[in-house]
Amino acid sequence: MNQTPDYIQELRSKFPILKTKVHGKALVYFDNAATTQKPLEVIERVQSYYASENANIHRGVHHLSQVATQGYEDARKLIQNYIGAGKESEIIFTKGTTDSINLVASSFGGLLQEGDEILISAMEHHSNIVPWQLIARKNKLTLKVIPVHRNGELDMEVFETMVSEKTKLISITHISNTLGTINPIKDIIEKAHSFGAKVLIDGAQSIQHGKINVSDLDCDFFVFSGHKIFGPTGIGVLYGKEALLELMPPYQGGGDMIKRVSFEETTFNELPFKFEAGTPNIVGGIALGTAIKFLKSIDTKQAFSYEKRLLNYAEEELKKIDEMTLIGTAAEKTSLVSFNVGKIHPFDIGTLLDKQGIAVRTGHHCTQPLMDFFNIPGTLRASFAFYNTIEEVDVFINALKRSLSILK
Ligand code: C6P
Repeated sequence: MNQTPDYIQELRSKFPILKTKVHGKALVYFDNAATTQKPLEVIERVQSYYASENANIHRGVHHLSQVATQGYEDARKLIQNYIGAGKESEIIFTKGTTDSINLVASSFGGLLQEGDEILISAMEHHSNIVPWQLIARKNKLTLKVIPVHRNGELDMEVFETMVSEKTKLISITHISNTLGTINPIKDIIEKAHSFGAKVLIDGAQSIQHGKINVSDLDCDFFVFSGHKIFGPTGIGVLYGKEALLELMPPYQGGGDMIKRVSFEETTFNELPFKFEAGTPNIVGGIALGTAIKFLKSIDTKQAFSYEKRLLNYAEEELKKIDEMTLIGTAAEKTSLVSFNVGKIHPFDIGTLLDKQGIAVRTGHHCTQPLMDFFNIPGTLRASFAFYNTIEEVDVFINALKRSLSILK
């Protein structure tokens, strides 16, 4: 029988915002690829930090500073353990995925020289395109783009021919935020390493949908945003292999990232602090730790496999609608659907859905080159998390049909 299991209802009850009404209708939040909602314990952690622990970290002898430092460093340990990194020093706190990629592009990319090649793919988010364009222009590097098939899968045959001794880095998304495609990153990492190239995995869309183990993957860098894994905005992570991070110069200069400063010479702090200049997002780091604890306290295996049910059901129902074009039909997909209906602009449908309490994303999803490839201005994207219900998919499909009947 197609109805939401009790364990999902139980999980759902931990997210207060899901009880909100929008335009007088029960909120149906299907914009989880943009940002996930926060469980009560994460929300309360932000408040309790400011209510009783707020201080600057790494620099105070006083009690509060030590409590805050401990909370921040405990969060680092939780993240290290959650993603299977070998050392705490390999976990760098950043502002998010975009910031993490810019750090690597500027610091690691800055070590590359004229003629060196960087590979990205045609389905990358702008944040995994533009930082590489900037460093490629500056250091005269060659940026190459792995093509995609019309179904949204990477063209692995062409990829095989693109890697060579000249390839120094492959920076690729684990899961496409627009198509839902899950890329064969293990194969890509193996191939890259056989040529001595390093690999950065953009985990912005995979971190909330499955268990990541960077040691098993053997990736060189893995980046993600806290806000996409039930944590706060403004905090993110760069995992990097220690040997590489040691080789890389600092990204930004300032407090905390130094050992000793004089006007003649400055020496830098050890990892991870070498890459963490200035007062960081302390509460963000601590509450991200709480989000990780939350995930560790639930049966994620069950929750993540339930997301597949949501996807299959939504796709099945969408396919019944006239003039429906699903964008992204890869064999391996995460729980999001991207589509267009006839010539109707996705923005118009999205606006009517909003009036019915349904939050979806419309537009190019920060993947304009991918939109150019499909020759469309954008899509309407519904992206699910494990707290979404089968009944919400029904509400969405009915609201979509109602909207289409107005717009056609
Ligand atoms: N995608 C979406 O609605 P930040 O903004 O730094 O937290 O994440 C950037 C980013 C990088 N890579 C991928 C694959 C992403 O999906 C995102 C963010 C959101 O699809 C906002 S544009």
